Amino acid sequence: MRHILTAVVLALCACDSTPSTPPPSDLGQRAPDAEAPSDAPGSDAADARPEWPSDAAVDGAAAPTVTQGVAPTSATCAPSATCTNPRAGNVRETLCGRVTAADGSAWEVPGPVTDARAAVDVFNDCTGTGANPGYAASLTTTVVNPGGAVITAHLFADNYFELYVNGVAVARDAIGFTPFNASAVRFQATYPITYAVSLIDWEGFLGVGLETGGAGFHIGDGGFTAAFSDGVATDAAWRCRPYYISPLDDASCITADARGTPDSSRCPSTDATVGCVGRDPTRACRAAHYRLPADWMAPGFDDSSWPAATLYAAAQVTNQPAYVDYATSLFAGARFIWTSNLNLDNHILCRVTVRGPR
Ligand SMILES: [Ca+2]
Ligand SMILES: [Ca+2]
Repeated sequence: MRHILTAVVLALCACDSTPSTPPPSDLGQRAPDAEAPSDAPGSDAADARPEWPSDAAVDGAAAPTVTQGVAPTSATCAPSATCTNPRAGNVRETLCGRVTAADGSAWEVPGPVTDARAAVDVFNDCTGTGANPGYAASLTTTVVNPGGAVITAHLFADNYFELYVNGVAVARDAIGFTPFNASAVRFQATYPITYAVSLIDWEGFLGVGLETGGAGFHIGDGGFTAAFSDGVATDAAWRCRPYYISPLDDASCITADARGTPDSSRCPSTDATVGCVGRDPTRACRAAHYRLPADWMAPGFDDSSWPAATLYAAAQVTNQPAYVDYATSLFAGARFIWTSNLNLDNHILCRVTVRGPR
């Protein structure tokens, strides 16, 4: 089963073969006040095996595969966008990479991406000029179930989403990293409708969950919100589970419940408390990876072991116009959701099944 899932995950990668190196800027620069505990594990070890309780110790737990250090190569992939707006700010290049664990397994970072059609821009100041008030005229209807309800969705992700409706890939975010954008899609589907989203908090240093910050390396945070024209919106009815957690000094901080669902909320999660961030992040920081179930987006997939989504205030996630300018209109009634760890859980899956309009 495991090797089958491996093949599925690798098949989902839309990375092309053009190699490049991660952004070198700010490498090695770090605010001097960052803590670097001398007893933190893995500072110079090549051993990427996790310290993880055995399956016997944690009933039903699925241990993560742990990798260490940045992806050796990276490449442009489907959500890469070259900004054509000369006034675009906060431009961070979207790259995909692959890291290999000590057991030889390969992992797409920050996550697998599809080549699904990009959603329509509501706000895009990278390949557009910002607000796109005429976006509705660009919407086309993806027919998931003929004769079903025609629904329009508005979506904002920090940083990237892929949306499946009743198991069908409807759209992906046009921009993987930044600048921040807002999107719309329209589809036709029959209730009960299962929404499944793959969400990524993108990274500049692929495989270690870091981006460049003001003084050096920074642990970015995620967040996702969506409002549907039938009244459905992101809220605590959704369930979310992490699949890629980084940066970590030691994966043993990740706990698992009786059904094996990981929880990284007890892990050090700030620039100052994750020791490797202040020490030698591109080599020392670790990541925990979990294989995606092949049918995670299918209506019949059993997500009952996934925790309820954690709700976040908008101010915890973003102050960007791509969201703020539509907070009380297109996104009214929709909450920001993620897992229990907004900082470390970089690739997560969320789902909800709705019986009818709300
Ligand atoms: Ca985006
Ligand atoms: Ca993050």
